[in-house]
Amino acid sequence: MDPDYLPFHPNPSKPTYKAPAGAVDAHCHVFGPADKFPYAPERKYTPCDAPKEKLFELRDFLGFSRNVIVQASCHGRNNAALVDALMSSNGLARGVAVVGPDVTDEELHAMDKAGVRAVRFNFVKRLVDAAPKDIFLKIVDRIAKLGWHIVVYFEAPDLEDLIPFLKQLPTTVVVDHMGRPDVRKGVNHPDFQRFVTLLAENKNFWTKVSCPERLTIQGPPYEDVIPFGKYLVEKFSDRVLWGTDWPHPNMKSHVPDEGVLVDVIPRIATTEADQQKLLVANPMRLYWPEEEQEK
Ligand code: 0GY
Repeated sequence: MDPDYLPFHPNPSKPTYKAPAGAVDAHCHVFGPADKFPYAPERKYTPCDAPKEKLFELRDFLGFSRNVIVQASCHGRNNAALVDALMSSNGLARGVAVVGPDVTDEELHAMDKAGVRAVRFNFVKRLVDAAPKDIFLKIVDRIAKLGWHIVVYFEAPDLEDLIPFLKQLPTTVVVDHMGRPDVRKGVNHPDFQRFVTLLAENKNFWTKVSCPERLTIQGPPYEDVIPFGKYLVEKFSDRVLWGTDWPHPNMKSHVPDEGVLVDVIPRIATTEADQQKLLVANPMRLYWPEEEQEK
């Protein structure tokens, strides 16, 4: 673990907010354990181990039912820890993998069988080395054939340059953490409005209204981030997801308490109908569509 890396909260509080039955934590990670699933040599940080057992324990403690586990940069393109967690979840976790153009069809099919339903394209410069866009485009058609979608991670100042590329993507595109706005600028600032316009004009774009702990300047209970999540939930209630982001890699300011994070939900999704969409209907439609169709 890096000397300045903050481990996850050892003892989170019980949230006051009670999530609806079947709620999905649609953005979280598993890290290691390193002796079984070593971190990638090209990683930009070394986290503390955050094994699947701890994630499933947290899910139950918070009153959630399912997880969408996202491959983080510290594991590079080796999705073994992710796949192992999916296979131990009794079908209650689905995954977002990171792959390169050299991935074989056999590997893609094996990941699909384990529960992977998307790939992640990470453009955050402190996390990954820049890669030519062709590399990503080579993967797109292959994963689209499997019915997978694409999750993208970038920071607000990089959106303008990325828009032409993003608009080429033929699948559903889920943007991590509200496109990482600078919350000091407010929701009406052109940077955030550029992101809002992208969602308004492209119905295949979704976003995660997650990560107040990263976006906040004020700290918990994240008052300064609320207007951003609320704005997106009100405008795009059928295309929003929520996640804890456990174990919160690279947090420098504070150790987030997941109970406090769950209590953000009713402040951004203020009606029961919107909470049901955010936590159940939307993630189920995207990650467990076969269960939705059975209804
Ligand atoms: C997140 C955010 C971060 C890290 C990663 O892939 C990653 O390493 O996603 C971050 O440092 O902002 O969603 O976990």
